[in-house]
Amino acid sequence: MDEWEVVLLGLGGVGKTAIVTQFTLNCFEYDPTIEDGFRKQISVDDRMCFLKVIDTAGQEEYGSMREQWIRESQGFILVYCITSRETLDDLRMIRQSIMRIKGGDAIMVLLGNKCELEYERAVSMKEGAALAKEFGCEFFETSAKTAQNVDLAFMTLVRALRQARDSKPPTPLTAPPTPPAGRNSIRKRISRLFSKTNASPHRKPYQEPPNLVHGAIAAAQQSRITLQVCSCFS
Ligand SMILES: Nc1nc2c(ncn2[C@@H]2O[C@H](COP(=O)(O)OP(=O)(O)OP(=O)(O)O)[C@@H](O)[C@H]2O)c(=O)[nH]1
Ligand SMILES: [Mg+2]
Repeated sequence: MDEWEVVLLGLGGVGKTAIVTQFTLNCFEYDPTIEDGFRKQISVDDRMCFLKVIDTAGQEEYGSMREQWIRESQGFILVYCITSRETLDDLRMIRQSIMRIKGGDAIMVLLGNKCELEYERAVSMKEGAALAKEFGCEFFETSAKTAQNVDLAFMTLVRALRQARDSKPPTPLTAPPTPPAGRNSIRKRISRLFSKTNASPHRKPYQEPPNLVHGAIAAAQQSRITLQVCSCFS
């Protein structure tokens, strides 16, 4: 079973806690006494996985903690509220932080929450979809109140995380070993070497020609000895 750590990010009040509560506890009214660390096992594409969900605080004063949450997580759920344009605009900055910390291929989904509040809508579905296209991720309008698309959003994130993991080539632990040189390949290498030097492996080894200088000196020395012997007797 695979395990994923995902984090919800977005401005205060967009419904992050309500989404996690709906996903993990199947209820809308959040009661802190039943908070269980937001963990859940779900089946995605007939394979079980374990999700640890980090619910963050959207307030400004938690900005410094955001980097820590991003660093610890593998998947990102970016949440805005369809009744507030400001919450949509803020996500660009959040995404930039994710890109800076995790790199260009960070896996995320974009959620426009409180979608049942149609009469208060300030952001059209088209605008949400356009931002998701810009971010290169999936987009859903959700309602933590009615549970619309909440499970689907988490499942889609898991699917994207798995796809990203499975498409990465496994990094070799060591350099691949060079194949052992067989007899034939050694023979080939030798004949290639000799063809370069224009020599043949079967030719007789090169022999120094007799050294004429050395020979002349030896002859001269011998004649001097003969001369000396002759002068002794003369
Ligand atoms: N109508 C409606 N209200 C919602 C929905 N989701 C959340 N709310 C309400 O919006 C308010 C804020 O929701 P929270 O879940 O506390 O928002 P948050 O993003 O966790 O806010 P911070 O923790 O301050 O960052 C609460 O009163 C929720 O009941 C929704 O889908 N529909
Ligand atoms: Mg909250």
